[in-house]
Amino acid sequence: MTGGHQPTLRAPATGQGERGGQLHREDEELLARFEALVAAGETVEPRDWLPDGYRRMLIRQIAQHAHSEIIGMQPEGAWLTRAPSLHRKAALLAKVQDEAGHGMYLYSAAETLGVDRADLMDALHRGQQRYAATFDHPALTWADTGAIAWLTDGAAVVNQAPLTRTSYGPYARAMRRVCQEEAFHVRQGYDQLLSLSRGTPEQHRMAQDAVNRWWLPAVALMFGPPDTEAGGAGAAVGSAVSRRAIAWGIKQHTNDELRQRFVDLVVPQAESLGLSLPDPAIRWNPERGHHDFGPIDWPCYRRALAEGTHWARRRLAHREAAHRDGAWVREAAEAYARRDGDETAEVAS
Ligand code: BYC
Repeated sequence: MTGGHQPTLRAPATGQGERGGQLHREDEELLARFEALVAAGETVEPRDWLPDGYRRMLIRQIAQHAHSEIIGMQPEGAWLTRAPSLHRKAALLAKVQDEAGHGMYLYSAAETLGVDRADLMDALHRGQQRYAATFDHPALTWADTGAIAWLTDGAAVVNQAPLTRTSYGPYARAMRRVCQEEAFHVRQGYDQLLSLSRGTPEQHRMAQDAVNRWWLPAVALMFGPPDTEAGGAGAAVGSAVSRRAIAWGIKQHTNDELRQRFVDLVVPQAESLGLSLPDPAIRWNPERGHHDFGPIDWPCYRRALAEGTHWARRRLAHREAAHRDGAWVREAAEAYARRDGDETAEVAS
């Protein structure tokens, strides 16, 4: 438990949470104590009693997050063999490996909620759980790796920095490590785009083209659906999901608040890069104290999510193939762990 220590608020992990939507008296007391714990800014730990809805919301968000990290390796990973120098190749290789590591931290955090990572992986492969559709776009040139790191990782840092204070301890701790690495990726992407922007006219054009293509996937899809509209392909309403997540201390800000923070942050960075953002409506609004930006075509994104796209199918097919190819590694690791367990038991007996 972290934060101001208030052991009296803590409930034992004995209850089963909501039963069929009906709260029993004992559950009501547990729920009240849980909500007081969250309201007091305490961190909830796996040993604590958790309402089923909270557990489900966390599993859904952490799984979606973990899946985004590992699927997100694909667009940049496609350039590993074509990096223009050893220095750039080493940096990109380290970044792509970092994203795999983020996935692993997050699957571990999800497992503390009582799910198995193999089941989460199955759910991803069967299309039952999502990943950020940002990565359903191709990386067409080398400059795309810079634009992804600057814009997509930049958006991720803005979205995830508040998650370092999320109410669920294992998720918050994973986020601290992830955010430090993501912040470094943003610098890396910025540096890469700066070299291209200051290079030959052709290199400058390449950087601008990549920024033009990655701007909307970052600003629209890294922050989720808008606060005021129905979200996703299903009946879920973005604002309702956000409100619940905020009430439970999972999130601190709505999707649109974070989106605005990202736009405000990135506009001056684009200027210092000598690149423009592909939205003519972007301008400083002194009354709001924020940059205005153009409307996002949400129905178009929702249709793409509902119907699937060529790149979504490719991403998932590639992931499934990698999973199949890695079966022997998992089997060997499990056999090794079993042998290790047998030897420990032998020593103990
Ligand atoms: N794409 O629940 P709602 C990275 C779905 S990766 C596809 O209102 P919420 C990186 C949503 O699942 C880091 N689907 O959305 C890696 C739901 O569908 P279901 C990614 C989306 O929770 C490699 C429905 O729409 N960061 O940094 O308010 C290289 C309704 O949505 C999307 C995180 O994951 C989408 N974009 O907002 C480089 C951060 N958005 O489940 C970089 C943690 C929504 O009902 N995650 N849907 O079928 C979050 O903060 C939130 O999950 C989101 C979504 C902001 C992403």
